[in-house]
Amino acid sequence: MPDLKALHNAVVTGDAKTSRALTEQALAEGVDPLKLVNESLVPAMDEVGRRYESNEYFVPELLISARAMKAALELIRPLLTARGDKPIGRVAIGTVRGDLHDIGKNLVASLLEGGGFEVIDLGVNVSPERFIASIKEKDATIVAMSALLTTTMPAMKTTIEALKQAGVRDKVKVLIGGAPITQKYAEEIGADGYSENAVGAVALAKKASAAAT
Ligand code: B12
Repeated sequence: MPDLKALHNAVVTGDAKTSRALTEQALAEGVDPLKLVNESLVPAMDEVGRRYESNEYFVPELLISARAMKAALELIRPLLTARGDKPIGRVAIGTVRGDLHDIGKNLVASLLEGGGFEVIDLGVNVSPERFIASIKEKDATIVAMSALLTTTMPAMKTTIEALKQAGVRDKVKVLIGGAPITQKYAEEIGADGYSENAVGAVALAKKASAAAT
């Protein structure tokens, strides 16, 4: 049995080499990649966040832990994105303006791809205009926004307002997520759905696509 606790510790301490090696080993032994994500890697980032909050960690530690997390995810992502034939919808996904966190957004993007969606990844710090362009120029049917900071949550509301102004709000379903987001907030700003994790995001996108057809 691979050592999930050691993988957790490697991410918490920012040891990218060990994180990669242990992930490689676990996958070779047949461990479900989602189990690694949900039971080891995501809780490790939560611990990193806790240490940051209690001033044990500062931004450099966040960065090296993020690097260790990414080293593991690089191996895991291709396994999550094994695709079917015809896409069941086109999702434009991005982290909202002012926000640079992309680990969760990337996980959601991978699982959406694995779930049969075509994904247009707009990256981080995405302006409302770029979300609008993805609908007008790339025919996105779903807009998925991620925010990790309480200070960037309002950018979701601003983006939805901008979609309305541009006359494209009715062409798409808007899904939102990220650590500070809640179902209540989604309802408040007029989003079509919220999920607290990447697996839920796929279920939400499938539901949204079914409702649109
Ligand atoms: C890693 C990290 C960083 C890294 C990011 C690296 C990267 N490439 O992403 C760096 C060092 C850059 C960083 C910077 C900062 N960070 Co930071 N960071 C974190 C940390 C520790 C982990 C985030 C993470 O990756 N989690 C793991 C992923 C898998 O989880 P997730 O993102 O939540 O995603 C899941 C769900 O939310 C959901 N989901 C996500 N997106 C979406 C979208 C949709 C549509 C759906 C349906 C679902 C969904 O699915 C995902 C998978 O299950 C968090 C603490 C935490 N526990 O969240 C702090 C945290 C978010 N950061 C924080 C802060 C304060 C900052 C800085 C302001 C620090 C500073 N003084 O500079 C800057 C801001 C930079 C900016 N402008 O964005 C605070 C935010 C506090 C607040 N209330 O707003 C946190 C909470 C730490 C803390 N406890 O205080 N950070």
